[in-house]
Amino acid sequence: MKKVGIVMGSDSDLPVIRKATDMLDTLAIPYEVHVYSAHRTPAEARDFALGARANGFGAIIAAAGMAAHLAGAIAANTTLPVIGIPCKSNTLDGVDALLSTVQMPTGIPVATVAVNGGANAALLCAQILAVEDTELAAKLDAKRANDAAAVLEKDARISEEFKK
Ligand code: RP5
Repeated sequence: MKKVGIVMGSDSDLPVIRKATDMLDTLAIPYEVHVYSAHRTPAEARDFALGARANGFGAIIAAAGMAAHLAGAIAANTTLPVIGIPCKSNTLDGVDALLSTVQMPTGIPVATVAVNGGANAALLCAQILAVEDTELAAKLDAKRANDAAAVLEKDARISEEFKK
């Protein structure tokens, strides 16, 4: 199976990345995690993106906060799918990172998930890899069925509590 490449702009983004790695672990998808910043270590971020396909990656997650150009910078140097996670910082509630990540000009797309949406970034990677992997697709179907069963269990409990 192809690996997922995970890049964060700073180690302060790690709590968001852990949500992604936890989900990838659950699905037994291999990954690598790096701290490469588009502005502090631009050469390393570029080299990672340029080599990603040859190095066995099938999709890349890029997480950054504030003026978050990391996902776009990575996407500029690879045609692998890039999923951007806007990270919430101490100011502006993550709206700064959301707009910086999602508003890519035509030609270099970044699939942007919700602010701090680490788990969904991992699931989107899994769905991309599952296009060519029926075993992984079956795991995703099973996960959705489990999630639905958990909701219906809550429905049964709560509807019972409010029954007149
Ligand atoms: C971005 O600036 C990082 O992705 C992080 O979200 C934010 C703050 O970085 P630190 O100052 O915490 O290293 O580049």
